[in-house]
Parts: sequence; C-alpha cells; structure tokens
Amino acid sequence: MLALKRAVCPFDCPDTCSMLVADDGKSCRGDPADPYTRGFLCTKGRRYPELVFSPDRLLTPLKRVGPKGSATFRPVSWEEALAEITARLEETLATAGGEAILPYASSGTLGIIQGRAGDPFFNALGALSLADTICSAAGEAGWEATVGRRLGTDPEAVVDCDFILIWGANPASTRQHFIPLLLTARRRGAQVVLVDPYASRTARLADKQLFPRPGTDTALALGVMHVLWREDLIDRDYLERYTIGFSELERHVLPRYAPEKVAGITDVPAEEIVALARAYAAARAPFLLIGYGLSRHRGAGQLFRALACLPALVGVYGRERGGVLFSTSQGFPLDRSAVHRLDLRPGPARVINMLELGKALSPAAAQPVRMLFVYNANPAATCPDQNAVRAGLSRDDLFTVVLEQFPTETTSYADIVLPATTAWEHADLYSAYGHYYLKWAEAVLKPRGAARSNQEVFQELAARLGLKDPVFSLTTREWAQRVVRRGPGGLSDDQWAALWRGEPVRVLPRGVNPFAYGFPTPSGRLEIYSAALAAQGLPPLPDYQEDELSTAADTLHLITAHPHEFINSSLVPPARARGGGSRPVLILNPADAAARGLQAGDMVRAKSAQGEVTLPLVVSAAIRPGAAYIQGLVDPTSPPGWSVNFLTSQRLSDFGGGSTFSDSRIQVFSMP
Ligand SMILES: Nc1nc2c(c(=O)[nH]1)N[C@H]1C(S)=C(S)[C@@H](COP(=O)(O)OP(=O)(O)OC[C@H]3O[C@@H](n4cnc5c(=O)[nH]c(N)nc54)[C@H](O)[C@@H]3O)O[C@H]1N2
Ligand SMILES: Nc1nc2c(c(=O)[nH]1)N[C@H]1C(S)=C(S)[C@@H](COP(=O)(O)OP(=O)(O)OC[C@H]3O[C@@H](n4cnc5c(=O)[nH]c(N)nc54)[C@H](O)[C@@H]3O)O[C@H]1N2
Ligand code: SF4
Ligand SMILES: [Mo]
Repeated sequence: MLALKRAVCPFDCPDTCSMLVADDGKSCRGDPADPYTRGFLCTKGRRYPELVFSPDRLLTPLKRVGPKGSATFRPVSWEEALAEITARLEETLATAGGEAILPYASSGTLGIIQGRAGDPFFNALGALSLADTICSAAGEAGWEATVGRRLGTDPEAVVDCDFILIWGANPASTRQHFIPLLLTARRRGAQVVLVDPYASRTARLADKQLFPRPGTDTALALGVMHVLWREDLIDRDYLERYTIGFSELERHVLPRYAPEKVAGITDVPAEEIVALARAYAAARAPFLLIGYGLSRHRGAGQLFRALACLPALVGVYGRERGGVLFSTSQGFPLDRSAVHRLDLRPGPARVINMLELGKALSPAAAQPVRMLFVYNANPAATCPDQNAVRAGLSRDDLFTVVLEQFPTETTSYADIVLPATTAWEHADLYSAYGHYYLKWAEAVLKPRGAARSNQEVFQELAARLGLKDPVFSLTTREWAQRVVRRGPGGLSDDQWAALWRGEPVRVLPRGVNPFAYGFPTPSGRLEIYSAALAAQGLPPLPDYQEDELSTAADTLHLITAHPHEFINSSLVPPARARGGGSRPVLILNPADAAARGLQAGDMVRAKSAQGEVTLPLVVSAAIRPGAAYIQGLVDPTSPPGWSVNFLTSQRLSDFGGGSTFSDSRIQVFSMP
C-alpha cells in the first residue's frame, strides 16, 4: 500500500472499526491505532473494496419501465429524476398532505449524518415519522425502563472477568472484536457460559451451554434470581442503596420461579439453573453479555428488564470489576436533535412503526401512503411479513423512490432508483453500540459514476422545494460539529481536535464504571419496580408470560439469526456478482426431522401463518428439539427475491413496539 487514508467501517455492527484505506481504494486494513479494534478487520470489512468497485454498483439514476417488482429500468439523468421526484412531492403535499409521504431509513450505514440525512427534510414537509424499531426496540425499552439509558460496561473490562455469561448473542459472528478479549479472560481462567437454543459459532468458545426453549428466557432469568434469593446469595446492601422494588420482587415474583418449575417452562434442567446461579454469585467479576437476537421475541421487553436486574441482585453494577453489556449507544456526548430536527415540523407527527410497513402500505389503510422514500435500507428483504410488504410495494398508486448503492429486493419495486455513495465516498461521524470510541471519517475516494451521498440528495431536494433552514446548506463536517458536544459533559479541546483529525476518541475514560454512582433513571436507581411502566398499564415488575402461540401442535419455533458473512442483507449484491456465499438453510434437530420423515439435504417447504419459503434442510443436534433455526435473511446464490421474512409476522413485542423475528411458528414439509 502507498499512502493510507483513515476511514471507518460503516456496517451495522457493534465494532465500528477504524480502517486504513489505500489511496486508490483497492485495499484496506485495520488501523492499529484503534485501541478497541486494534488493526483487525473481519472479512466483511476487508471486502469493502469489493463493494465499492463492484460491477453491480448503481452508478446512474434509473426510471421504471416495466411492472413493479420486475426490476426493469432505463437510465435517466439526475435532473430528470429529481424533477420528477420534486413534482410528485409537490403534488402529494398539495392533494394528500405530508402524512401521505413515508420516509424509510434504517441501518445501511451507522454514520450519524448520512444515516438520517433525510430527517430534517421530511420533518420540514410534515411527513410521516418512522419509528426505528426493527433492530431491538423491545430490548431497548426494557433496558431503559430498568437502567435508564443504553450504557454498558466497557467491553475492554472483560479481560479482568472470571465468569462470562453470554445470553442470546453470537459474538463470534456479530461482535468479533469481543472475542480476543474473551479469550484473554479465558486464558486467565474465566469460565464462559452460553445461553442459546442453538450452538452457534460462539458455542465453541463456551465451557457450558444452556439450551432453553426459545422465548422462555424471562422465566430462566427469574429462576436464576430465585436461587440467588433462596440461597441468600444476594447483596442486600447494594439492592437497598442502588435499586428500587426488590422487596416487591421478592414478595410477588421470585417465589413463583423455583428451579423445578422453571425447568418445566424452559426445558433447562433444575440443577443447571441452580449451578448457573451459584457460579454467577461465586464469581469475583462476572460479565453478562446480552444479545440483540434476544430482543426479537414477543416477551422481550420483560426479558431485558429481568436480565438488567440479574447483575443488580449480586451488586455487580457497583463493583470495580465485572459488568453487564447490551449496548453502549447512548454513552456518547451527542445532541441527536441536531440530526433529526424535529423543530422543523409544522405539527405533531403521525408515527408508523417500521415493522408494520406491510400494514402502512396496504390499500386498506385508513390514511394510505402515496409516496415512499427508502434509503439506507432494504425493507423488501428485512421487514417482517413480506407478502404484505411486497403487496404494498406493488401498488400502482404508490410512488416509490429508493436511494441505494446496489440493486436489491427493494429497488425492484422502485419507480425511481437513485445511486448512493459508499462510506468511502462521503464523510461521516460514527458512534458505536459495542464500545466507547467516537470517530470522524472524511471521504477517501471520489464517488463512482453519478453516485451522490444521502445528504447531497436531500439538500438538492430541499432547494427544489424552497426549504431554507441552514441545515440544508451545511457541509457534512459542519453538520457533525453541531451534533458533537464540546466542553463540560462533552469533548475536551484536545479530544475535539483529535476527532476531526480522524483519530478514535474515547468518550468513557478507561476503567470508569458508568454505573458507579447510580443510574440515569427517574429515581436515580436501577428500577426493578418501574412506576413508568405501571403508569402505562404494563406490569411494573419483571415477570414471565406464556406466549399464547407457543403450544400449537406439530409446529416448530423458528429463530432467524444474523449471517456470519454478511450484514443483514448488506454485502450480498457484490457477493452475488462473484458467485454467492452461504445460502440460508433450515436447521432441525434430528428428532424433529425424523418425526416428519425429512432427510438432511432435502429441499423443504417451511410454512407459517404469513407465508412460506423453500430451502435446503440441515439436520443437526446444534438446535434444540422443537425449534428451527435459519441464519441469514436473503439468498446470496440467487437473484433478489427470496427472504426469510415471508415467514415472519408484523406482531409486536410486549412493549417498545419491537419485532418478533425469532418468534414465528412454522410447519415443515418435504417438497413433492
Ligand atoms: N456477521 C454479522 N454481524 C452482525 C450482523 C450481521 O448481520 N452479520 N448484524 C448486526 C446487527 S444489525 C445486530 S442487531 C447484531 C445481532 O447480534 P446477535 O444478537 O449476536 O445476533 P443474532 O444472530 O441476531 O442472535 C444471537 C443469538 O440469539 C439466539 N436466540 C434467538 N432466540 C433466542 C431465545 O429465545 N433465547 C436465547 N437464549 N437465545 C436466542 C440465536 O440462536 C442466536 O444465536 O449483530 C450485528 N453484527
Ligand atoms: N427475519 C429477520 N429479519 C431481520 C432480522 C432478523 O434477525 N431476522 N434482523 C433485523 C435487524 S436487527 C436489522 S438491524 C434490520 C436491518 O435491515 P436494513 O436496515 O434493511 O439493513 P440491510 O439489509 O443491511 O440493508 C441496508 C441497505 O442500505 C444500503 N446502504 C448502505 N449504505 C448506504 C448509504 O450510505 N446510503 C444509501 N442510500 N444506502 C446505503 C445497502 O446497500 C443495503 O441495501 O434487519 C432486520 N430484519
Ligand atoms: S463488519 Fe464489524 S467487525 Fe467487521 S470490519 Fe466492519 S465494524 Fe469491524
Ligand atoms: Mo440490528
């Protein structure tokens, strides 16, 4: 490599790695100056040049010429494309108002500016507001109701921990920089326990795994807490000083979760529950890693409340070593209102839960959406209930614009496709959800073809619609500088200078426990009892509720998990261009395959109440009986079309408006 430029991996991944990119963009490596990612990129980040220079990149605007869904387009100029979009926006605003316009942005890039560059524009138009729920809204709501904000123990602290409990996460695929830290702890003697109905890649690093029935983890967590309480292993002094509601929990909830009873719910043997509780309590420095995958269940709000309470019972939050990590995403000194600019709205927003895109686009909707603007997202692959989503996208009276880097399941349905820049072709600011480093990256390459950044596209549209707020003429750096807080509670002058030089800036000093002085809740304590939830008519104490769907006969509980080689559906198009990657397979336990007369290697039909897909069968004891497991959302070996989300539903979680991606019931048949 000749000259190297600093960049940041933009993928939706907790690690947000610092990269060094060759002048010509044809190669990259990890930046050794990044204290967390330490010069290592996973294969997905290392393949970024392949994405940038892929022959499949969209390099010019396109206009639809065939039926929706057929992906038939002719190239048009930016002028023609933007003039048509402007005319449609003006007409829709005049005839149906802003609430007929739905912007849909998700997690194509984690960059803070490009990721939500359309917010000021759509807010100024009074458009519908999209609730960002697809990833982990239930988990976030449960965590926030208990701990206050999404802060977690610094992952670097795991090296000093002696017991690592990984609950519903697969860091060996999804959080790879956690692994060397975990291995260091293990070399120093730490024991690693995994709780997952499937033996993922992470299982190879665990000393022990518990395989609960999917969706029963709240009962399991309460069972562990029951043992801690019954055996007097709890830290009453800590509970008294730093939490509220333990007395209610020990009166009304814990007595109902004896391990023998919990074993009946979870199918985890009572002695394993007792052993886990004792090992957790005996550890000097236990670390609990909570996965995002766990959030995709009906009862996930309560589950994250229970998991957030567990460490409090033994006082881990107050210890110098040990900890708990779900997310660090709210641990950054950022003023996100400067990104979203809700102040530009002409009135209150009507909110659409993005998981209910199918309902929102239905012609039967009370207030039908007439214009859909998608960027940073591939909802025709990643949203639940694809039959509903694609029926909506196929409506002839819906005008859809998709701003994208690649042809995707979603662009197939667009009226206008606009070519977007990659992260190396635009500047952006990056926080993270798996560590505490804030990063700024300048563009390192000129945009390929006619690609434009999200910010440029919305600035151009704002100008055409006569929107005058200064945000519509800021450079990316000027905008980012309005978002990062400086001075007390924000960055020091030295940190500020380092950030804009492109150096990773640590926003939580090393060794500092974010919970040492209490919790950012209304009471300042960890809220085992949540008055805020009670006020909403929700159970104020963490508790398990049997899912009414869970008992149906001959059905299997489907878990859909994230692919090792891809990020959701990102990176799939360039992989297709070079011949694919791993195709999603259905994994069934040998007992469940035998009961259905199915053989490994068969093509099978999986069917839910929402829809069906066909895919190859793998038979393996890695998945527990009664459950079915599919890793990967789309098929990289075939043209855009197949999505696991034909099987999933628009049903929402107990609270927080979260997904139920891992909470479907399916039947499985052999192909005729
Ligand atoms: N390689 C790669 N990395 C990624 C991503 C990717 O697509 N690919 N996506 C990124 C994104 S957007 C996210 S949100 C995170 C997700 O990161 P993770 O949460 O680590 O990943 P998932 O695969 O969604 O789920 C993790 C595990 O949860 C388990 N699980 C599902 N249901 C249950 C249950 O009821 N109980 C228990 N105990 N376990 C359960 C699954 O079997 C799976 O092994 O990863 C990020 N990183
Ligand atoms: N069944 C099931 N479904 C799931 C999940 C699951 O576990 N199971 N996981 C869910 C989760 S956790 C998540 S986070 C979502 C993710 O769902 P999405 O947010 O839809 O994520 P991706 O599939 O990665 O698609 C992102 C798209 O953005 C494009 N893109 C990237 N960068 C840019 C940019 O700078 N500008 C523009 N305009 N476009 C860009 C990429 O090319 C890509 O096509 O999927 C959810 N869907
Ligand atoms: S995908 Fe995640 S681990 Fe891989 S290079 Fe990007 S940020 Fe790093
Ligand atoms: Mo996610």
